[in-house]
Amino acid sequence: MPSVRHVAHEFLKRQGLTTVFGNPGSNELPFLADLPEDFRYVLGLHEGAVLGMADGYAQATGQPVLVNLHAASGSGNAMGALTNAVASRTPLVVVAGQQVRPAIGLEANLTNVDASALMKPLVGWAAEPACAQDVPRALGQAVFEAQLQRRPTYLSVPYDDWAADCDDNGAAVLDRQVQRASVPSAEQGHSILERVASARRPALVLGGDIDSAGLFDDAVRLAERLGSPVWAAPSQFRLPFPNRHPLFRGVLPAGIAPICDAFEGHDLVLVLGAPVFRYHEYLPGRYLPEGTRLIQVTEDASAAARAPMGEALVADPGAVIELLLKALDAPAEQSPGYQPAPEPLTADGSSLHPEQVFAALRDELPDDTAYVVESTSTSSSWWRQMDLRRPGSYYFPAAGGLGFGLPGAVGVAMGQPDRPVVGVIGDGSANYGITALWTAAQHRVPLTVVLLRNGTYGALRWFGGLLGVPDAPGLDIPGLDFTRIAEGYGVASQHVNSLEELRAVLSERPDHPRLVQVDTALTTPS
Ligand code: TZD
Ligand code: CA
Repeated sequence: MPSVRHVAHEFLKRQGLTTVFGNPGSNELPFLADLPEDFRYVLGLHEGAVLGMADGYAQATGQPVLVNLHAASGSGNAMGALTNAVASRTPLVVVAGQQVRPAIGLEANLTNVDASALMKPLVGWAAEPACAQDVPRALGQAVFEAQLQRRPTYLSVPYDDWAADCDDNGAAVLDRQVQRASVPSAEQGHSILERVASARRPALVLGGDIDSAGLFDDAVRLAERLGSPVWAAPSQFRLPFPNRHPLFRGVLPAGIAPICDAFEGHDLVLVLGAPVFRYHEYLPGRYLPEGTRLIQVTEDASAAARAPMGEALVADPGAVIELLLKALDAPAEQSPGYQPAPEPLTADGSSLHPEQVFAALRDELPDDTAYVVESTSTSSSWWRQMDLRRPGSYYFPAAGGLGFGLPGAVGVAMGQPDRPVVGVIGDGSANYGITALWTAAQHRVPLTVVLLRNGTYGALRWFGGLLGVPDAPGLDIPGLDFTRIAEGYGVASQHVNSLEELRAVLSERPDHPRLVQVDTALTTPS
C-alpha cells in the first residue's frame, strides 16, 4: 500500500496545487518529506506574509493554493491575514501539522489543542481526520470545499499520519473531480430580465467577484447595453470595471446613508458579485431610497442570507450577465470616451503629493500593470489619477487587514509572471508584511514596491477626526528608512527626492525586486 503522504502528494499534483506557500515547524516536516521535484515550496518568514503571498497568488491565478503552516502558533499568526482571504473569497487550502496522535490528549508541546475550533470562525471548513487512513479523503474535501465555497479551509494532520499506509480506498481520491454549475432557472432568469428591462433608471453595482471570475469585460458590455451608471461595491478588493469609463461612478462610499443618497432617482439597483453591502463607517440612515428595489446576484450564499434588504439570487453572476446581454437590444455604436485624469495636485515643501506619484505610475508603467495597493489615506488621490482598463489590475486587502499588500504583491507577481506588478504600500502597512521582501529577493520576483512615506498612520488621523478623537497616541511612525530595511532583506532600493527622479526610476524595468521610497504629503482618504 502506498503511504498517506504519497497519495496526498499525488492528489495535490493532479489538482494543480504544486506551489506550496509555507513556514514550517517540526510537526510539518513529515508532510514535506519526499516532496516531488515538480513541487515548488515558497518559504515566507512570518505566517501573515505566507498567507498574504498565497492569497495574492491564488487571486492572480484563479486557482486554489496550498498553504502549509505550523500548528496553533503558526496558524494563529496567519489569522489576521486570513480575514482578507475570507473577504476576497480566495480558495486557500491550509494544511497544518499536529503532534503525533498519542500525544494530543496529554497536550505535549506543539499540540494544536482543538485544532479545528481554533480556525472555525474564519474558514469555511476545518477538520482533523479521525484516523490516518482518512487523511487523503479529507485533503480532497479541504480542496473541494475551498473551491466550491470560495473560502479558505483548514486541515490539521497529526504528523505520524503521513508515513502510515493507506487502506484499500486510499487512492480513490486521486480520481475525484468536483465541479459546480450554478445557472439560474428559466423562470429566475426571466424574472430578472423583466425587471431590468422595465426599469426606468437601473444602476449597476459590481463586486470584486466580477474581476475574480473573469467577468470584467462582460460587465462593461452589460453596462454599455443598459447605458446605466456603474459603481464598484464598497470596501472594494478588486476593480470590476474600468475606472475612467464614462459610465463609472466610482467606489460606493462605505456607509448606509451615503449609499442611499447615491441611489437617489434609481428605481432598480442590480448588485452583481458583491455582498449587500460591506459598510465600514457607521453612518445610519435608510438602506435604500423610497421606491428603489434591489436585486443581488451572488454565488456567496451567506452574503445573500445576511443582506439586510433586497431580493437575492444565489447563482453565477456571469450567467445572469450572459442572459441579459442576449435578451437586451444592442446599443448604438458608441466610442467609450474615457475620461482624462485631472492635473495632479501638488504639495508644499519637499514631499510629493500622492496624486503626483500615482500620475507617474499611470504614465510610466505599461497599461497591463497589476497594482496591489495598501495605502489607506490615499484612496481618493488614487482613483483621481489612475486609469485602469484591464481585468486583474487592482488588489486591496479585502477585510481591511493590513499585511496583505506587500506579501500579496509578491504572490500576484509570482502568479502572473508575464505582467508587470507594482505594490503601492504605505509606511505603516509595510511593517505588517515586510518579511515578504525576503521571499521576493530569494525568488528574484520582478516586483516594484513604491513605498509611500508620510511618517504616520494617515487614515487613522482622519478617522480620529470623524470619531471626535483628535488626541489618540500611537499614530506617528517616524524614523523608518525602508531603503535600509529592504537592503537587509536583499532587495535593491532607492529613495527618490523629486518627481523627475521618480519618473525616471519607474520607467526602468528591472528583472528583480526593488523598493522605491518616496516621501509624500498627508492626505485624507475622501
Ligand atoms: N492592524 C491591522 C492588521 N490592520 C489594520 N487595518 C490596522 C491595524 C489599523 N489601521 C488601519 O485600518 S489604517 C492604518 C492602520 C494602522 C494606517 C496605515 O498606515 P499607512 O497608510 O502608512 O499604510 P496611510 O496612507 O498613512 O493611512
Ligand atoms: Ca503612512
